[in-house]
Amino acid sequence: MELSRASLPAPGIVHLGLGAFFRAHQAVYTEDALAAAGGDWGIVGVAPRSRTIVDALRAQDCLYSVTTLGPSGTSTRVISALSGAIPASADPAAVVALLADPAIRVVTLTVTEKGYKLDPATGRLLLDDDLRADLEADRAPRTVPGLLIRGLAARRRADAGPIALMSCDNLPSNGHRLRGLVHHLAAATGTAEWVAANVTFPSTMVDRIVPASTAETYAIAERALGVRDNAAVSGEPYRQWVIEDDFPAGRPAWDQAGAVLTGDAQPWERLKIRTLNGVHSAIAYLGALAGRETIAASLQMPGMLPAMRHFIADDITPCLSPPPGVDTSAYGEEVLTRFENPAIAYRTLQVAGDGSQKLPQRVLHTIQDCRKAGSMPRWGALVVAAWMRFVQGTADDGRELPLDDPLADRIRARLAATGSSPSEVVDALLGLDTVFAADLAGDSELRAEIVTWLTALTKHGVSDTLTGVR
Ligand code: CS2
Repeated sequence: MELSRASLPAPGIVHLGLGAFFRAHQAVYTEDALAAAGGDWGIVGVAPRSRTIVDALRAQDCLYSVTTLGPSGTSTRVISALSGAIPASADPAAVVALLADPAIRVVTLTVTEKGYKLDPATGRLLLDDDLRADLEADRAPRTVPGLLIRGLAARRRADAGPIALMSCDNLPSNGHRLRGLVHHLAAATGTAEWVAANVTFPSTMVDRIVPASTAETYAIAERALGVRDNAAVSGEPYRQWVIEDDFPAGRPAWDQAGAVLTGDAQPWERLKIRTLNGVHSAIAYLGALAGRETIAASLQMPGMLPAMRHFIADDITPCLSPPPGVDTSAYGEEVLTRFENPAIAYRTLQVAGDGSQKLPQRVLHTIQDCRKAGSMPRWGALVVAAWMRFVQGTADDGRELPLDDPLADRIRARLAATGSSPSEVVDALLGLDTVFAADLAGDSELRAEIVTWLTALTKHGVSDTLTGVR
């Protein structure tokens, strides 16, 4: 098979964030929607930072493969829905011009939690120096919000018509958060009225376990295709996409590709972020501390599965209203089975990264709801304690753990300014107000529970702490 073609599909979508998740999720749905119903909905992929993926895709006519890794066998398909690839850092003007092109009617984003420049605890905009410079200076925009707002201003000037901006990141009420951010910036740049009348922000829940590509991913793709694919990705068989149907200039027939179009995605997002991502992060911190490389290997540790079942049943389920017809326990069991898939080598350190940005919606919102209902979320407190031990940088066997987090400097400074006893560490980290909202930081019973777990983890390690859990 050749990774080349005579022509590219006509573009209708701009996607910001060319990572593995997008290539194995939204692009696949769009490919299937185009096959089912046609339409000019090719995707121009924009890489906000790195240009490696752009070069790889351009060298193979924007074709790449997705390998599905089932517990008993793999299958590989080529995706042709990409119309182009642009490196935003090298060519921001091209991105702004595209956003002002009437052919582009939908913008989707996977730029990770930190890409939005929002305060994780409150969801409010963090106007840092980079973003401020994007708004004030004439230089090319460097941040994702900066690119969006410049693009929308150009679109207004070009009278290019309405557009939908859809966040596909694991943020709670991602559409509302993106709307808040864009409206705030639009007010500062004189485009508020036009944005209010012309731009929609559908919320969405996205789901597929897609590990970062490795040498093994490329080797499997090459065996299946007969050629090298430098943009190959792989993922689990399961995928789900729930989308609020609010597209003022149309959309691909994603519904004909298996997506659920709905009026309100929030119950789905909440279920997924608190259950799947919450448990993923829990296993990641505990597993990484215990020296386990992957999520699947961590789940093999004695006590891990029962602890995660308790977390779901005792803490997450009681405070969650699932979407109609969905049972949270059954959903949770399915999630655990997906995590056990031995073919998916999802690294604990990949999930553990950016914890300050992930913890609030994945774990702390569950804790807040339990506390409001008068209960003590023991297992949620265990996850917080595991994160607090993880960020101290040493695994149970003494090996160093990386702190890959936009708040790394602040976390390190707080730890350096305090003692090393569990209660001192807990107090220092609960003081991170962009992670822990005031109600959590001031909750003395919760604090005591976290200290108890952190003491156990520090003294005995994860293995011994979990062994007795039934
Ligand atoms: C993971 C997610 O890396 C992480 O933080 O929890 O990327 C997870 O695999 C996806 O959300 C699954 O849909």
